[in-house]
Amino acid sequence: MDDVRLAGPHTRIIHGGQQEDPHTGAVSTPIYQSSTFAFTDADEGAARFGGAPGCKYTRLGNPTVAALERNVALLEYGCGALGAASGMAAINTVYLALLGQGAHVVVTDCVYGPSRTVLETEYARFGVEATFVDSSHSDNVARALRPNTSLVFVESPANPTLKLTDIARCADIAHGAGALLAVDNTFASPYLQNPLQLGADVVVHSMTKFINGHTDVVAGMIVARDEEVLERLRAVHVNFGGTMDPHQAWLVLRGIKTLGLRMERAQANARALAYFLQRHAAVQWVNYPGLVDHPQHDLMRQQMRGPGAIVTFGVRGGLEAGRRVINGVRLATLAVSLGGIETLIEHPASMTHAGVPAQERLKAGITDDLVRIAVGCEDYDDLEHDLGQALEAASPEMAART
Ligand code: LCS
Repeated sequence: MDDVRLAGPHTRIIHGGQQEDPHTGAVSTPIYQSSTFAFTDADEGAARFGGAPGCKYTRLGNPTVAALERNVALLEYGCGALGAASGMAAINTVYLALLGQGAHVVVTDCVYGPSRTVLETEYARFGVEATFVDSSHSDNVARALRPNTSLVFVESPANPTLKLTDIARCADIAHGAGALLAVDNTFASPYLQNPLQLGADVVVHSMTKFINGHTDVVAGMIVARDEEVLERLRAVHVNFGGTMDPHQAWLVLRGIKTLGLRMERAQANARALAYFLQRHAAVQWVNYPGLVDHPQHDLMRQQMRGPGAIVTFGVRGGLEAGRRVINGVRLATLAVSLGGIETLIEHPASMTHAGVPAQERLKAGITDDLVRIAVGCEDYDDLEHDLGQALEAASPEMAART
């Protein structure tokens, strides 16, 4: 194929930025497990440190990591990407590079807990101000801007409320104020959403989730739309040191090959499970952007290629009944994280978002009864059976009916 960028989504995932190893023809990118790389002479070493192509030192760049960076950059329509040790390392590089002393950032209020906490605890020490808004209403973002706002950071769909932010509109709002827009695209993955094409400047991923997909790696990625921003990010990233390890990169290269297949299957399971939960007498409410009565269903269709594989719900009987459901599942695993091949279930208020003060959690829509299910690729009937038996055992209302 002449230009893989023009190919279909699965072809792009499998072949994007990939080539056989130039030395051996190995089809699977080798793991270049070396911290440093020899120069033929002093001039070559000096030239590489002066910007000539070629490897120098793994924190500054590594061929295995570069193969994954090329792949994700292509999938996100970016000019380049930077592998990170974790999703949080990627997010911190973005914060560090794009927020100066005394700068202001506008952030989705229901972001992943630590993406918020780190601003309130660490960056606040250096005079960075953060305003957390319900970015599902773009006007809230516009109203929060200040003369010193240099970054708007949104997560869409957000963790765990699944609130969507209108990315194109927020890009206009941020750019109008001279700020950049960064989007955490972890929940959608590049298979379902491409924020840079909607006008964002930077995308971050926790590749721990859907991109790797096998619950065996913690990793992150930053993608930039233009070279100038990429180089600002790179300069901070390599000195800050949260870079990616070659073995980690190889595992993610292996996992990402099936991203499209896994996403399709997990999403089909999630859609069916959302309908099942909606009809279930023990369930008080269900939140899934794929439901036609979801308030942001139209926005989902506008900016995403599908609603994804995370469903949240509340059980009649509130927190205690929800806890009984989580304890009662036998196939789904009670664990944080998401986007793996296996279904995981958790309670955000006491687990992933426990670090966010209770009042702020509630304001952001993370209610105490919210149960999050990250739907995997098992057979649907088995998932439905598992959740059904846990709900029946957990809900006093259901018990009274039977
Ligand atoms: N962004 C989002 C949207 C996330 O959900 C997470 C982790 C991160 C960033 C951080 O990525 P990491 O450093 O862990 O690779 N979310 C988690 C969750 O919901 N449960 O456990 C981790």
